[in-house]
Amino acid sequence: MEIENWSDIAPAFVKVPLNAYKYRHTLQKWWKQLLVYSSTGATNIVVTGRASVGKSVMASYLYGETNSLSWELPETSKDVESKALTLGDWTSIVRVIPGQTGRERYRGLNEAFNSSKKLEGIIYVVDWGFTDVRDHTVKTQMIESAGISTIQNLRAFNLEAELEDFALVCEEVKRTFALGRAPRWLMIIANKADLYYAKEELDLAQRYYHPEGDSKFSKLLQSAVSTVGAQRLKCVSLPLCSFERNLEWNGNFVETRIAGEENRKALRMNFFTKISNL
Ligand SMILES: Nc1nc2c(ncn2[C@@H]2O[C@H](COP(=O)(O)OP(=O)(O)OP(=O)(O)O)[C@@H](O)[C@H]2O)c(=O)[nH]1
Ligand SMILES: [Mg+2]
Repeated sequence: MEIENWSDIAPAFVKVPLNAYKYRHTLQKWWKQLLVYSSTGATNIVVTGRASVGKSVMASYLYGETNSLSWELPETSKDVESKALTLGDWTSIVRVIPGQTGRERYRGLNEAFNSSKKLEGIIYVVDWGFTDVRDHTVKTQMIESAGISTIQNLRAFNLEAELEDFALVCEEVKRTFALGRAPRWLMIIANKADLYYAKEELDLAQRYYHPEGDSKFSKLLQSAVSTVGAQRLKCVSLPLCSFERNLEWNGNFVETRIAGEENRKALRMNFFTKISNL
């Protein structure tokens, strides 16, 4: 497979800027495909990933809702959000599963993997360890009692938890394959790219999440692909920035550094290009 560098996607790193006209067509093509699928009731895409990796914000961002003046950052999702993408028939197609471990998550995932409708694809959202904790009490407990006091500790903790979570999703993929209902594709979205938007870091993240890499994450992906078959389960991973925000942890900061809207748009365009080719 041809490996395109993540750090080459955005104009900050390439000489020829990607043009919006091409973007428009890709978007239209993809959108049309979705409408066709949805009218036949065949499409069923699920967005999943750990709590606070940015699933709800990403869903809103991809549909341009985040530009609206009335848009506000969502709270922790408690229910499956199919309303998160509210344009045309899209609503009935994509479901965002809340990341917290709990009944609602289990129900959402279970339904996605086991409902009579075939699961078309899975979007698994990750954030390269830059997950904040919204609950103040839990955050304090992590810092003070569990000793997760630095951003480095936080990232190590998050990446480990992400592996555990992703392993469960991969197991589900294998199980549905045994039942003859495996999804057709699996897309890994490395969200919050604004927090690691430097060539070396993007390259590291790319290697970590790449379907052909040798990280623990890649190995999980490869195990799912080898069970289902490379022809049957297409895998792709890509970076995205849904929202720009500094990360604060115990008085330490990681600053957002994507250097402008143009770079964010290039990543978004890359998403549409990739999903339309799946
Ligand atoms: N820096 C940065 N922060 C982001 C980005 N996307 C989301 N965030 C932050 O992550 C927080 C959580 O985003 P949500 O979309 O609510 O997370 P979620 O995955 O839906 O979480 P649950 O609903 O709990 O499963 C947001 O409040 C933002 O502060 C991003 O691209 N960059
Ligand atoms: Mg949410």
